Amino acid sequence: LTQDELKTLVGQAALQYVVPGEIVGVGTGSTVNKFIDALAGMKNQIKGAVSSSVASTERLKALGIAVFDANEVESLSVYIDGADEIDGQGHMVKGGGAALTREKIVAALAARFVCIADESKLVKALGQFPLPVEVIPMAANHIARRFQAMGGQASLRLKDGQPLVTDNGQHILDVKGLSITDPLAFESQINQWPGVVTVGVFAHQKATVCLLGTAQGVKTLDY
Ligand code: DER
Repeated sequence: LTQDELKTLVGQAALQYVVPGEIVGVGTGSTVNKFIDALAGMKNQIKGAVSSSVASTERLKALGIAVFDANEVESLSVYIDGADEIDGQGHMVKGGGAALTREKIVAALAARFVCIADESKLVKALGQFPLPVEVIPMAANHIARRFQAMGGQASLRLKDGQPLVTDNGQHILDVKGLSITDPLAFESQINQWPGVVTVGVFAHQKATVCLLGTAQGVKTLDY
């Protein structure tokens, strides 16, 4: 099975967690896109979605699925999203798609976080994938120096040669060379730094279950 086929497999498997008649929380990325495409098949059985990015909103709307603002819902039964890395406890590194801030917001609304990922995302320890950090632009260099002081190498994410601007109008640093041995403590520590909007460690908002696409089929990992 190709990676794309594994993503389709887990995107379809996530439908079983969608509660009929409700609004579902939807993440961002190529794996989530497979879920959105599968969700279209049951669009008459759900009320709609709360989206974590402009990109996902556009895909949902194009498929005829109503999109609600996060402020229109009190809570969600489930949030479906991908990850760049997930460890054995359901802690994740996210932000490869530059949507980490709104992803963490929508995840916070949901009772359950269902992570959908191909097996390449499962790691023993977080930090191999360059850690995305959404920052207020004026603080970027200061924050980059603080990561350097802890052994990391931060670089501003570019798009077409210019700093990428997120849906929230901020910039993203990608930080290499970190070994995140205590994700909960690390997330709390970095969140305190002035200028950090969101750090791409999802430990406080970790997954409750991961549908992992493998050559042997979908493995369900409960946390
Ligand atoms: O940006 C994100 O957090 C995405 O969910 C990312 O982590 C997974 O994207 P992918 O499914 O395209 O690998």
